[in-house]
Amino acid sequence: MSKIVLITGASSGIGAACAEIFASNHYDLVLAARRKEKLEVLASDLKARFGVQVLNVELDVRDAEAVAAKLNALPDNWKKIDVLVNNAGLSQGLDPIHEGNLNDWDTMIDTNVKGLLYVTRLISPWMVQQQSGHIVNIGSIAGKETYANGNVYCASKHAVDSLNKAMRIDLLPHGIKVSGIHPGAVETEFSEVRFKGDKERAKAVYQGFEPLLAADIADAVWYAVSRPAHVNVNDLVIMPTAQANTSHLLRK
Ligand code: NDP
Ligand code: 8X3
Repeated sequence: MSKIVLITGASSGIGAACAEIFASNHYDLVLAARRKEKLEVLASDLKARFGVQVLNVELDVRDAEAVAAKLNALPDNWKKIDVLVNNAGLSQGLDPIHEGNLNDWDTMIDTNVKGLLYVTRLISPWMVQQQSGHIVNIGSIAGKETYANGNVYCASKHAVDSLNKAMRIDLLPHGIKVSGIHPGAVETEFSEVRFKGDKERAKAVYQGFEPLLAADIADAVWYAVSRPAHVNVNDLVIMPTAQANTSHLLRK
């Protein structure tokens, strides 16, 4: 019986790269995101290349009822989740606090914090029951530092950092590992989403330096998950070599 990983936000970027690295290591996959057509393309590719089984779940992590209904509806043999990658997340806007857009704030908090909680609340009892499992939370350098106009996105990722620590304490008696992976700039759809489809503005974010690739972060997730049973990676902060922190980025 293969191990099973559930990845949220698997339709793009870091989540899709995680799906690939887990598939290449013979995990069966539960892939969740809102864009089902993207999941379908990815699933077909991974099934063909790696011979793994894939279940796609069209899911908006902000919808607590849908999270419960759709994950509870997984077939029983798919509920033995070995690894949960809480990756679904986004930024919306880049405005000073006094000009912030309330809808953007709600979207970020609902997705990055509450969505992560809803999924964890559903899956972690199954892990407690089996007395094993590994939860990997995708945080951010924005959860370790703050930067100009990053206010609410940074706050949401600080919440992820805090929940990462809290989960590790609460799940300690149950043999469940909890790891936080905190990337700097990774070239994905992230900036296009932040700037609401403005491709030019998004492209400029990654110009003049070599950003991380989604595969670099998937590699770190796999490193954390593939340690021996007695080893847990609590926290990894991974940056492009050209980025010292959120405010020092060397562009050529
Ligand atoms: P992408 O925009 O490429 O991917 C984001 C993923 O999250 C998509 O699959 C998207 O799927 C999913 N998602 C967003 N909202 C929801 C929702 N409500 N319900 C379900 N899924 C959702 O960006 P990244 O791959 O870069 O982002 C992945 C994670 O990494 C995020 O948590 C982000 O904050 C974090 N991160 C990114 C960094 C970067 O520089 N790119 C750096 C540090 C952290 P869909 O739209 O189909 O629902
Ligand atoms: C994404 C990285 O620096 O844009 O989490 O916040 S940053």
